[in-house]
Amino acid sequence: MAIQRKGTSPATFDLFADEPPQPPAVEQIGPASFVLRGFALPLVDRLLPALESVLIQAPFRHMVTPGGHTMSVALSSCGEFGWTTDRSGYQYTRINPQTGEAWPAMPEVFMELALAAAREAGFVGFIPDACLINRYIPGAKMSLHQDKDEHGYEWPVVSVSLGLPAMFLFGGHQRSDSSQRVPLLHGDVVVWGGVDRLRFHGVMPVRQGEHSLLGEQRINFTFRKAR
Ligand code: MD3
Ligand code: FE
Repeated sequence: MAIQRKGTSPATFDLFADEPPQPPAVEQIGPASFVLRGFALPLVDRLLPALESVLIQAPFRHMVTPGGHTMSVALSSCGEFGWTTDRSGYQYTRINPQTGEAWPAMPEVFMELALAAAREAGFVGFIPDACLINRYIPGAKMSLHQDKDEHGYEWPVVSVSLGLPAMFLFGGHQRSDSSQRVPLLHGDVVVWGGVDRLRFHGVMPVRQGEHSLLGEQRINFTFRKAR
């Protein structure tokens, strides 16, 4: 007589035999924060050309913090508002001070992705008016900080990671609180809202490497409602 595994019919066993167990579609990392693994992958073919056209109009630049430090991360923006920093402080502006022009419009595929991800995490009706674009080359990092230059915190931040992997640090409400480490890979999308919106967070130095589509860099989009 053939041996049958307890609770596993031969048919079911065959169906799943060569598939590794799939991780859950949505991982919760805080009371109101969700990782959507690979959520952006189906859109990458449209995201990259759109990104290129934004960057032609608003090239990356290294900004100087109010404390006088030049950021290792290079920044651009698109949408109604862009984020800038200089010796006088951080702010959202309609005009890119680098070019004297309005920020490039948010590409349709960016908006599509932001809305779909927010909806997936339960934030129906999120319409971002700003998208910050960060570029990390190996060694670049972002120190622990809070995002509090937006006018309200009722809407989430949606972040999209492309290219080289990074270790994201998700802290608490006090700078001294311990951080959980969340690896973010090409195509991952994270939605951070509600009580998690003002938590300290940062990115550890990006490790040397070569991504097949993006080369030696990590790109991160963060969609926000600035006003
Ligand atoms: C958690 N960027 O641009 S995105 C930033 O990967 C920033 O480039 C990082 O932090 C990056 O400000 C992290 C994830 C993120 C963005 C905003 C948050 C996480 C957040 C706001 C509150 C809590
Ligand atoms: Fe941030």
